[in-house]
Amino acid sequence: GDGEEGIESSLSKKLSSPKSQKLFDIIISKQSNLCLSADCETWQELISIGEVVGSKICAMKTHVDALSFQDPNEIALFKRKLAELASEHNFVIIEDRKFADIGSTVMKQLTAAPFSISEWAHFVTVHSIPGPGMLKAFKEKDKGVILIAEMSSVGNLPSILPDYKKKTLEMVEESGNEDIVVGFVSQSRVGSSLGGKGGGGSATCFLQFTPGVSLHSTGDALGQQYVTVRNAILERDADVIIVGRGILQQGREKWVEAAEQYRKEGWEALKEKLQL
Ligand code: 5IU
Repeated sequence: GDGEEGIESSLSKKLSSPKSQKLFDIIISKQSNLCLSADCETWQELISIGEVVGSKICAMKTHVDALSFQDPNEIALFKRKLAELASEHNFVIIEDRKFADIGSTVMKQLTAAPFSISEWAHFVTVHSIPGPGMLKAFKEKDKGVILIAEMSSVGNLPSILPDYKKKTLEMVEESGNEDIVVGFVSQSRVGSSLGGKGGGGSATCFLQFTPGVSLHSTGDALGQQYVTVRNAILERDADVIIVGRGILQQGREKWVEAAEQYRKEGWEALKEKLQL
């Protein structure tokens, strides 16, 4: 079984790409598998929370098109400050754009001004709906892809359709795109587990990113559903937990305390799962 080998060496052999390995190295060195979903009202607030909790996270997830900007100069300033934060605190930036079109269109959406996502995002989220051709666009721009295999919201089709998750994985494997796919957004394991649960022993491992995590709430009025940190990691097999309002809604003065609580619980559960 997987449990017998040294975990770090077996992981370094098995992760899908240098990009997933890079994130895994950050997780180990910062003792954090917490991705902050920085769903702030303003870009200034996003930069503030990044400054405050940057040392506690392995990744920051953005929705650049959901932030208010007054003019293109502000967008340029935002991109520069975010990139500085990521390099200062050593975290990856995931733009949660959920690309879902043919390759030619996706390429434009990835590069077009003013957001120019390909300039500052390390990883981007992508729906598997269009099929494998569009993955070439991300490969060309050297962006890590996180494919959406299941969602957290009530009644989401990826979770309801019986083969959606399986087909999403097959699409990656059959098109030979393992090297740019960092992992999956999912509520359960896609392929082989880092922790030895499910999947074959020598297969390529992808990282599992799981949103819908909160220690304070079970859902919202618009279909979001939450599980706890331990449930996400130990039951659902998350490697990285994605937390937004669980931290943001604690208020500015409690951001650090809240992020530390999620980091600590997440890291303890990950160590338990991977037997680190
Ligand atoms: N998000 C989900 N569920 C999903 C996917 C993405 O919640 O299945 I794919 C995003 C939406 C939001 C963040 O940006 O993750 C979760 O935020 P809260 O922790 O505030 O619910």
